[in-house]
Amino acid sequence: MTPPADDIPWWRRAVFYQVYPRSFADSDGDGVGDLDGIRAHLADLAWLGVDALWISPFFRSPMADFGYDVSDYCDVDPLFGDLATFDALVDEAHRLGLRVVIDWVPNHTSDQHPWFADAASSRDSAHRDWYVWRDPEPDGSPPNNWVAAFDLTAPAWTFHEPTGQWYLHLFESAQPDLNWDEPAVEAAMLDTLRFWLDRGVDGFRADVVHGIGKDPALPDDPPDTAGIPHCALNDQPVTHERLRTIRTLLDGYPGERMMVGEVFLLSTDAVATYYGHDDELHLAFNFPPLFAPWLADRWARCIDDARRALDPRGAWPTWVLSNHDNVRHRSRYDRAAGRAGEDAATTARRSEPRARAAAVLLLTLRGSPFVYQGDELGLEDADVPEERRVDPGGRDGCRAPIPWDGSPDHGWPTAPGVSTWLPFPPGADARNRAALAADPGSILHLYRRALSVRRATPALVLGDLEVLPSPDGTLAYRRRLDGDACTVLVNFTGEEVDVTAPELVGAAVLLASDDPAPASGWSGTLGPDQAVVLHG
Ligand code: TEU
Repeated sequence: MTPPADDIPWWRRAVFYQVYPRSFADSDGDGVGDLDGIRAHLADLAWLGVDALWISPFFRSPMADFGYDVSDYCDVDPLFGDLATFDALVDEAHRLGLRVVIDWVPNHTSDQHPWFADAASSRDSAHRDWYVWRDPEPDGSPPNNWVAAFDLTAPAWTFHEPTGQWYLHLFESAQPDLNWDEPAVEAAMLDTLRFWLDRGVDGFRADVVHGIGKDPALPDDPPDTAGIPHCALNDQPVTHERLRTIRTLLDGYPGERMMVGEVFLLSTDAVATYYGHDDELHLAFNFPPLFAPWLADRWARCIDDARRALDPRGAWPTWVLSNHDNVRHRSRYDRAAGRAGEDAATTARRSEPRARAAAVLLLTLRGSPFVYQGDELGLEDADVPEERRVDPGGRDGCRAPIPWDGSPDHGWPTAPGVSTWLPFPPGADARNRAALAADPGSILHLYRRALSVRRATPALVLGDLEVLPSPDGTLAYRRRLDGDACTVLVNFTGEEVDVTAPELVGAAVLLASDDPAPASGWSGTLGPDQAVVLHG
């Protein structure tokens, strides 16, 4: 018998919702979202039925990477509020039964962090070894061939004229990498975890956490990896030791504190090792499914890869379709669907069914799903004109502000002459939270129904997963827990498909991606881009 659900840690049962604070909701009219804006909408998230929030960085930052360049880990940037605002947000979330997970950026700081300012002040400063400095090669070139993220033509090194050495940065030059081989760095960073644990957070999403261990010899990346940023290649044994220390710290706190790591490695097998043997990360993001196109056989492979890599370790999978770094899945699947000669409006009409079916897939696979803010509204990426682009990584489109209503400012009242930091996504006059909340047939209500079916069906939360044979272009899997089972069918094609499984015909339909009130007995036919959850 499976242990009762209450004995399973909350993060294995939870559906997480990612809040990107700049773009979620604004309380003070400066066109940038903030913590009070989040607090004002917590009840909406509780209504939706998610269990936990992951809030992207709100710490003091010069915003060269919109908060992923931290200049003080233990304070809130005034743009977002202050520590008291944060405490109020956590209290209110907890009161509503929502857990709060915050971002932790351990691989690098801002170049404006006092640690780096001191490190750069002289070669023998107290913090010099907190970062990774190397002499130039004899010809003056950088110490190795590592490539930074974002601009794949740029080295992961910047030459610091005043002290005559290069410093390492896997991202922007404004984000120098910390040197975790220096024990004082590890101690200081563990203190930043304690700071927020003491304030009551339920856990952390650890940014590029596989970066905290580097080969001290800093060898060149192999020539066959040319064009891949070093952050996608860095995979060192010492990181696992450091994660075990972090795990011990987290597990030493009462109340099941957790860490989900962003392990930006391109294979599920590599990601799996960062769970250790239940003594490293509690959860890790697995990106191959995020990069997979909307094709049944590709998804079957992702599911199989996750099972093969994670099950033997007892590691619990995660599923993510969208986040603040990638084109939203609705826009991606749309593009993949573009048929020769089809006009854009027709493609857009066809893409909502696909986003709906994807929601059912995301929320019924075995593992903890992560919903990115706006997924539940079926948002597409904003089309950001050249003059409004601000991100060094070209990721503005998926970071468009959430349209809360159909008014001209979409619930982001700004002073005259001030606009939201990015334009709204397409169709916000009709596709906004208020309009979709008023329409029981909307994708927002589909998410809410799916979350409620999930909560009421332990097999969907904790059950095992068996892939069943199904016609080409479709995926079928059964989730089973103790005596209970349900079957999920997803049609990845734009055509109707008959599923020749007599035992399923007539089964109770718990959820249909396209219909708020599906007929009680299943017909045996999947509509184009339709997903259903059947009992049995
Ligand atoms: O992202 C790390 C990362 O490796 C990728 O998401 C990827 O390199 C990038 O998006 C390529 O377009 C994390 C954060 O999620 C991201 O927002 C930060 O910019 C980055 O770390 C640096 O902190």
